[in-house]
Amino acid sequence: MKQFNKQATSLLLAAGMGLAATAAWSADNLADVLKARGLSQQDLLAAAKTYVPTGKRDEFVAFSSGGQSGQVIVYSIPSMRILKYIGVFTPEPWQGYGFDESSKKVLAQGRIDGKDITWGDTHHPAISETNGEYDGQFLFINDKANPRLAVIDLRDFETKQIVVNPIFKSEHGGAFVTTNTEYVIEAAQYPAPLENKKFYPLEEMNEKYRGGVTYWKFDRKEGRIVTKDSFSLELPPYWQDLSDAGKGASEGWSFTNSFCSERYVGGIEKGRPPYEAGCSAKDTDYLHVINWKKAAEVVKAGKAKKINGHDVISIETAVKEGLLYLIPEPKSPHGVDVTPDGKHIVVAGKLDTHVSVYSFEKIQAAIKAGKFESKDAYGIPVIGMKDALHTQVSLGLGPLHTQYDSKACVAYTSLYVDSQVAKWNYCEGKVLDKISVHYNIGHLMTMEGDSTKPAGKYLVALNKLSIDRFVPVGPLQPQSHQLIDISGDKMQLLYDMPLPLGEPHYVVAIDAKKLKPAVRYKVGTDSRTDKPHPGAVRAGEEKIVRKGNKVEVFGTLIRSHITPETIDVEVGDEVTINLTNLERAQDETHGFTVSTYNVHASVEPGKTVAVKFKADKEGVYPYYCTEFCSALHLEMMGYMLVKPKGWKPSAKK
Ligand code: RUQ
Repeated sequence: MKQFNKQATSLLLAAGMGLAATAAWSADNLADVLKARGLSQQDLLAAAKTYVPTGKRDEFVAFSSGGQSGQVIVYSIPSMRILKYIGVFTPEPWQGYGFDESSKKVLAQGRIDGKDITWGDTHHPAISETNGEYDGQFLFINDKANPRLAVIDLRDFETKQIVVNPIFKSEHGGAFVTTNTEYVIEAAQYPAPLENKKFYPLEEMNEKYRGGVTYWKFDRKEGRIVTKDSFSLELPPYWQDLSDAGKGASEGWSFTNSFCSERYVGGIEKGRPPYEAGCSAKDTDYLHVINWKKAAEVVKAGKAKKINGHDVISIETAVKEGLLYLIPEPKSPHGVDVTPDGKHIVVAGKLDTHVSVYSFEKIQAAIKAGKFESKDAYGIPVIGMKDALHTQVSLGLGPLHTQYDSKACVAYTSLYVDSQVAKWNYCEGKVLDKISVHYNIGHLMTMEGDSTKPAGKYLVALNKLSIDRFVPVGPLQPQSHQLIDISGDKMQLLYDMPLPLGEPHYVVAIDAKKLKPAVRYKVGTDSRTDKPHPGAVRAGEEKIVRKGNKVEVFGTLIRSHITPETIDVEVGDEVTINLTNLERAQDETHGFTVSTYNVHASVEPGKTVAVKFKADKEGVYPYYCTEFCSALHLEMMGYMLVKPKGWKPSAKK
């Protein structure tokens, strides 16, 4: 997209003004509209930069965490229009997610200790990468509360897999992918015993509690994580936080922040200072530097131990094999963000005004020379901060997370306390510009800003508070995403967007042209397994099969008809209704529900789904298509007749 230049705006404005001089007030007159709506020239410019006329499309697609909703929110940039919610850890009826049999199985993969968990605290989405560039094939997102990770296929924007972390009790440093998505990384947050269902008192934190990093092996061809080829590194009970994978110069390595390396045990009730005080007593915490490539070989060589059936490299082994190093970092950091060339690692410490730029070259040199300033309490070599630092830059209060520009050496860091974004040069260590945001920015995101080739152009500030920005909707307010133009020297605020579904911790945005979503499935596909659905039938082959008290319907949907039109069952029957959408036309989705039986399915063109339930009450239950699909949509229905056992039509008449 061409930069909309100032001259063009003035011309546009002048044209409007000119008209105003000759015409009476008119709703079609630009100057009149500006005046009536109280808009400035700046507003007009921002509108022109973000407005996408009908029929035209946005340039970037953003995938936002849906926070406590356990979903993902998809919107496009620069218009900031919401396109879709993707059900991930939470049932989502529009997509039938958690209502049809196949999607129920996906959600069931996320059961923990034999129990359904129907919500998730989604934090950090990551797009799959090829050679460090976003490839638009898959999206991964973590659940912090119930340590899980989900795989979303971007061919149909559906959740295909959920894996439960076998050793963590909470997880925050994920998802981050390695350069070719060999692994999806997630790090623990609050340390706990790694063995499942094992209790040790808090006082034994140093000995019995552990953190860690998990490397989930991703099979791109299958589009699934392979749990048996995945492994973890045991880490000390420093509270691990955000992570990032190395790239370019640092390919094969990963970096994980920590806070509360004090390993503090709180307890106001026991007369001890609270966690927030005890956890920030020291001036520094530790950046973990891990050689994951070598770690994978160590696991292959059989040097990992099994915990809960999962390969875990002990701290001892990691140190012996030269996999794990620590570097002090300013206390309570949040983001650790590798530069596009992989040469530097930027750490932002919330409680320090500086961002610290570490040099991977220096880190390598220290490791090679065996130059360590000490060992930590667990025997892990600690590289001196000054031996690893490239520079430190004072940006402002509460630096939190960093993203990169397409321009060399240019980075953007969110300043939580100052409610600002700082634009700065990490090579020369100087501040270039600042802009205020509304308010309390957490993360920020530039277009393809995690990749080896950031696309520049726009930045989105993910603000925790929106306070006075939108029409009030009660005490629980939406968070706000503010779109900022970063194409010029000075950042310019363009647009405020409310995020109405949970706390959007983090977002990633990809060039829309890289996404190649399908418009239909091959007829008879089970979209959650990507395989032919056993319940699929062609037109004319529809049937109802009864085996004992099991009734299985093989039906089809096509405008404006559900086949079969009647389903006869008896009370107590177990009913499975398979439905195939026979449409070839784009966007001709049908839905399906049976009155009061709490079933719903979304059946996109070509898809086959099954809903299953017990017909446990006698009566007459209409079923119908839930997606308005044609002029005769309301006629697209039928009846499920649940008859008393042994019921016979009377012979009368
Ligand atoms: S996060 S801002 Cu930084 Cu996972 Cu919430």
